[in-house]
Amino acid sequence: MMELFEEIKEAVIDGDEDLATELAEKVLEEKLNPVDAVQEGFIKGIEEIGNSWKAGEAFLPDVMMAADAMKAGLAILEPAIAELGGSDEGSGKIVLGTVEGDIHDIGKNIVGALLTAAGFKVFDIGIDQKAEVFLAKAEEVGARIIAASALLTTTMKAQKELVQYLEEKNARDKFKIVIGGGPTSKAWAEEIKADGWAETADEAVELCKKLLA
Ligand code: B12
Repeated sequence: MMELFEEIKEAVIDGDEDLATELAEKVLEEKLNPVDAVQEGFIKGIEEIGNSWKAGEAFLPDVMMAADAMKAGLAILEPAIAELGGSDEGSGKIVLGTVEGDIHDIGKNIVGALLTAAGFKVFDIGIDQKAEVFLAKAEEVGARIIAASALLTTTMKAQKELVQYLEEKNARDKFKIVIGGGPTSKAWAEEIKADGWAETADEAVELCKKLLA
């Protein structure tokens, strides 16, 4: 099992989309836990290429290829992850997106998959989304939580603007706002008056459950 996860990690690092797809299919065939494959394989791979990029040992095209390989594999695993948890429709609706100016969506997608697996109904509005789109979707579907991802220090401020936008529109009390993504922190969430922050997708699930309990 660990060997397969190690192969997945290497396939992501090598940006090998075909192999990542094949290995994800193998995870399902062998009835391994798809969440473990994501955490022990895919995420480890993208983190490692990210570190090499930071150290100047890999370049943007390498990261783009790794991200594509990761997304191809995740696409195979996501339906299986969604089926894991029961179908507790009562858990609540969540609008999830990446904030304006930011196109990173791998972490957001993993958060979405695990929330779905936990029984939440997730409405993913995608990347580079303005505060008004988050609010419009949340009102349209009757969401209880708005979840915003930001991966850049320059786009974190859009999470603050999201909270402020809801205040301006007198909608702040209608929704819980949770935030996450690489450069964010619990302290940042407190500073911008969000309702919660989580470091990982697992913790995001616990956080949302707690907020709606
Ligand atoms: C893959 C990647 C890319 C891919 C994105 C592909 C995609 N579809 O997402 C590409 C190559 C396109 C890319 C582009 C850029 N990137 Co980039 N990217 C990364 C990289 C290597 C990995 C990110 C990732 O997917 N991690 C894996 C996932 C699983 O982790 P995660 O996103 O952190 O998510 C987890 C948690 O944070 C949390 N979480 C995430 N979202 C949410 C939301 C909520 C509500 C909650 C509760 C929790 C939560 O749960 C997730 C699962 O556990 C990081 C380096 C790194 N180590 O993070 C750089 C990084 C984020 N990128 C960086 C940069 C600079 C850029 C570019 C500006 C580069 C450029 N010059 O063009 C552009 C940005 C373009 C834009 N406008 O957004 C910097 C950001 C620096 C900073 N602090 O501002 C980083 C940190 C790299 C670096 N060390 O310099 N990038």
